[in-house]
Amino acid sequence: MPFFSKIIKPLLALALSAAVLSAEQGCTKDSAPAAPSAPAAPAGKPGEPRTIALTITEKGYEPSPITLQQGQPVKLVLTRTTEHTCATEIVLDEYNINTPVPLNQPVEVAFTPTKTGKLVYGCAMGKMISGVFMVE
Ligand SMILES: [Cu+2]
Repeated sequence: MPFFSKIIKPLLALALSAAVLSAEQGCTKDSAPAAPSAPAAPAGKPGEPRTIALTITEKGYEPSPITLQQGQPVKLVLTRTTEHTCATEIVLDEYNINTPVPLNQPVEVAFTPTKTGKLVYGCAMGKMISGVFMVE
């Protein structure tokens, strides 16, 4: 029955895609709204050290940007999870930081931002791969 299948097949496809669509909408409704600018950890009081985990992946330093508080000490814990990057260290000139980050070995880097504004860190090759701290 060629005519019958010509009608039924598009109808089936339509019904299927409608079911998929409504399932997706249900998912979106249930999931909590994302807050991209909110820090992963509470900022805490000024002067109280804050630990921030950074991962170096094929996409670069993640997450970025991160908002820091002026005068609040920061302890970065960097983990590089890929060989496919030239970001094998973290360079932050303003705070005399140039620390190698070996593969799959967490490295701690501590500093205290003393100036507000944008702080760019990155790899040793002129920060070709980079990340950003916004100091408030
Ligand atoms: Cu580089």
